[in-house]
Amino acid sequence: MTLRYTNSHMIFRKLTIPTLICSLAAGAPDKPNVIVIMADDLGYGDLSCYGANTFKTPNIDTLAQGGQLFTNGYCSASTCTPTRYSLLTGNYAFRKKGTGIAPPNGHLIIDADTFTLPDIMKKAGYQTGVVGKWHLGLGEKGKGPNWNGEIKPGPREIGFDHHFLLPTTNDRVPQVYVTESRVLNLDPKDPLWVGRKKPSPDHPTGITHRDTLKQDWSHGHNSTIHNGISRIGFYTGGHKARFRDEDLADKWVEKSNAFIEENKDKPFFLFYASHDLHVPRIPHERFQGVTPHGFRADSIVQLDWTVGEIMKTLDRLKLTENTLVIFCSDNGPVMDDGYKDAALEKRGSHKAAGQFKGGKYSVYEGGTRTPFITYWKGKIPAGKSDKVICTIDIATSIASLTGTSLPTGAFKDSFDVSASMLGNKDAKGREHLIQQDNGGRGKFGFRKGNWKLTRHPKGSARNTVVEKNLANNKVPEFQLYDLSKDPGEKNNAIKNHPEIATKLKAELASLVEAGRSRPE
Ligand code: NG6
Ligand code: CA
Repeated sequence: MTLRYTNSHMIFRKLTIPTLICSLAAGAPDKPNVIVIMADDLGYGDLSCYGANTFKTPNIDTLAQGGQLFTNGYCSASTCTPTRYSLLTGNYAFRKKGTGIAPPNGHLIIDADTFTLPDIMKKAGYQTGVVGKWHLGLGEKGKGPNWNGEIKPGPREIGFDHHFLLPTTNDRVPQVYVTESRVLNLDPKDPLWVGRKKPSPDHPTGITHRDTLKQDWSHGHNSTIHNGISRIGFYTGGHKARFRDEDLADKWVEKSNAFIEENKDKPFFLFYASHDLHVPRIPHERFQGVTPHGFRADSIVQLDWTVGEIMKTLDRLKLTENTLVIFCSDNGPVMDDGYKDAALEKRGSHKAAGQFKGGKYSVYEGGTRTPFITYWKGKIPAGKSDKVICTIDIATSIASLTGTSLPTGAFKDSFDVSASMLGNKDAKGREHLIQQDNGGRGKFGFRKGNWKLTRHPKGSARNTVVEKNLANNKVPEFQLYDLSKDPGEKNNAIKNHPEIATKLKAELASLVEAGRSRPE
């Protein structure tokens, strides 16, 4: 059965700050607005508040300085689609087949009868919206998105009242926005076709027209060209609907701010899924060259600007003291992810994953230990937290914060870490966390306390060009690290602590087997 709730079922009023404090004292739940800002491919060390010192991210730093900066914050996977799937469903993605990186014509991978994060917000009486990168597929299984008609099921069918989206990632075709379940500005006389095969022998591609490209590709990404950049996949038509890569960030700000403005008198939940700093990294002209590291870090500065613009809107509407802002990333960093944007060559002393090993695609810490900040002016104290929390926990934590009960079977791997998110020093973080890569093929990191077990069933660790020498290393199936002494996962301690490894292996296997990790 699909669970849907409408606002008319419940009456809510906005709480003022004094009321909030009283209601908290009385144990009553809060109904703050909630904004989840998810960056794309942002690593642990990629913000100045997390140690970057060759460029500045003042707006995100302001959130960190006025709220909780987590040093043990995670996303649940080291690629985009599974992390987003888990954010919205509260379930580990490895439990469901087909939750790896979604292709251009991929169908919606969240079943319409799955109880979701936007569903719980609806149940709590919120207006729900998503702006930015989707990358969870659209349309029915076996069909995919109906680009020239109603694109369904999509965000609406899983609980979002409003959406303004980039359908997949911008290195995948097509470069169009989807809103109101349709491609925006699509001219029916110029229908949009998206496919995996070259539509005609003379169709220009990144291979045939390589010398015309404004940013060259390094691997993959050599199919249809739009805006001087060749992509993954082919498309034709929809010319009026196509956007310029340079304008994405401005559009996210415009649409996020419009959503906030429209819903300023109701509790709202906004998922702002930035495309920065995913490839192709093409920041707006005004951000090009603002850092010494090329477009990768320029895109971080652009991301920071968007956060500042959204915070300005909250301030202007006097909503800052009634809005919980959660800032996070969808996976760790990568340098060369398919385009020659000189990220690796220009990285200088910048350490995108901070002190951690690995990055995007990896189950080492760098793959999933990412920036995590919670900010709520007047409510969350300023400070650093070492509690272990994960993006997958946002669903249950917000349910708890708003006093909304979960239906049976919902959010199976999502823990209530709301007290940690609110900066309560006595609160507990997670006791354990399973870290996955893109697939469900048994490559895991398993953190329990300060111990970390890694499992590479095929003995090969993909470690994508954050540190070049680690790419596709041969590694033992199991490794064990003591993160309290060895956060960089340099010294495999499995020989010295075989009993701990045995226990962790068994516990990991049982949590995978059990189909859920949060006790009902
Ligand atoms: C990979 C792409 C990479 C990126 C990634 C998804 C190639 C060679 N690599 O398959 O460029 O698009 O998928 O990134 O095509 S994510 O952040 O959305 O998970
Ligand atoms: Ca990503």
